[in-house]
Amino acid sequence: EIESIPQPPIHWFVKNLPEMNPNFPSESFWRLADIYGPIYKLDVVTEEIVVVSSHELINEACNEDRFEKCINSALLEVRALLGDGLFTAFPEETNWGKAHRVLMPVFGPLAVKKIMAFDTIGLCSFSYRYNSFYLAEAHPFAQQMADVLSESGRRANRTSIESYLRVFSAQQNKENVEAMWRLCDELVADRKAHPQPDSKDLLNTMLNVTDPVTGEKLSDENIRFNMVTFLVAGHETTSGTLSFLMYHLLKNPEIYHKAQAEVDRVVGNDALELKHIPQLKYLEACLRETLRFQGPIGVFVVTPKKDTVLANRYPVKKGTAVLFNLLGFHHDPKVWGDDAKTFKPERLLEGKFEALPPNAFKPFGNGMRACIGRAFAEQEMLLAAALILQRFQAEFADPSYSLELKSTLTVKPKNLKIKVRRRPGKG
Ligand code: MNH
Repeated sequence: EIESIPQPPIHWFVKNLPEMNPNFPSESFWRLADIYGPIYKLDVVTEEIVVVSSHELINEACNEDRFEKCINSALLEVRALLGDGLFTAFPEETNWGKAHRVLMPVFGPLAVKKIMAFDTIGLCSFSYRYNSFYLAEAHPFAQQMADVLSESGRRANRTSIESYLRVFSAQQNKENVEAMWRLCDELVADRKAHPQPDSKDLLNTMLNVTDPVTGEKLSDENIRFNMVTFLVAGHETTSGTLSFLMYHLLKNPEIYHKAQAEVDRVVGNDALELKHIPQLKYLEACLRETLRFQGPIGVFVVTPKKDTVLANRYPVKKGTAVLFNLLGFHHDPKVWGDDAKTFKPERLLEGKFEALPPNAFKPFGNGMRACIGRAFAEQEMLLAAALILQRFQAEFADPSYSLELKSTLTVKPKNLKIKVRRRPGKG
């Protein structure tokens, strides 16, 4: 029995575009799911989007025989910065396979020494230090990145005429993009001029490793696009997750104390080492629950490889963007129960986590286009969180703070400020 997919009322010329908040696109998708239910469609002029929010629908659309990653209009905008790097490469693009095969082996848990996400990804990837600890202002790359990603989100949610008329933001955007490319090109040129034969970092891997399938190395341009990709993906996501984690711990003092007691039991007053990581089971569950409750990625998009029917009744054409509403889906009461809106790390402890239904936990995406940085990110976040809990006592700078969100490409807490005090004798 074929049914049509619910859709908000359509307006002349702008269709469903007025439903979109250009400064926070994923918020619009989440809000509309509360009104129109687990599947609805939008015509945002540049494309048709089918938004799915239940475990049942998303589980079906995770089937990689039927669906593949979609470079929709929002990702096309980001492609102006990230080119054919891993994140924005088209499914059929050969440079995706090449970079994937060359980089997969080195993306196991790398040695992570610095706690701040931005320095960590720069250092581990390209042996480059932004020195954000020692500079009063953040490295300009961070601001350029935030500006470009916010502008991409706005452009994808305006009519093309409107974007075309905004000459200033287009020019500003171009300058930001070029500054970021320049930094990465300089890092490549510098490494070529001063090889570090013993380093196994990502840059050396990309410069030196030959793809076994094509017998080719990555091009300089593709290396640049992947470098910008790692800096973007590696900074925005882990720092946002850690901010959410601190928010939840401060809102739930019992959970904070339980996590801190675990760190004290496992690490004590010693220096934190990699061997402690597998013992921090409760903290690991806190990070998982943070990613479930509200991760830094609000949505991701697939498309059917040929015309198909979802849930035996909703027709979806090849090429249509099928957008996973991760927030709605990670709160589906059929999987998470009636307390899905409560922060409860216990539900994701070892054992329970493995026993979840298939495709119930998707903060890192799906299948072959899932996050290549997952193991790296999980290790980095666990180390950073453990260090913070061991060494500091934190509190809200404003005790009446309540969670507000802001969005660039990723979602994070807005105006969250934390005061810390050193815990004597620790670390
Ligand atoms: Mn990451 C893809 C989430 C950390 C590099 N990442 C994805 C996707 C999600 C995601 C979701 C799939 C997007 C899509 O289907 O369009 N990533 C995260 C989260 C964290 C994270 C929640 C941390 C928390 N990611 C990182 C880190 C790096 C990284 C750290 C790099 C060092 N991620 C990537 C890359 C891709 C990706 C590269 C694209 C992979 C591909 O398509 O081949």
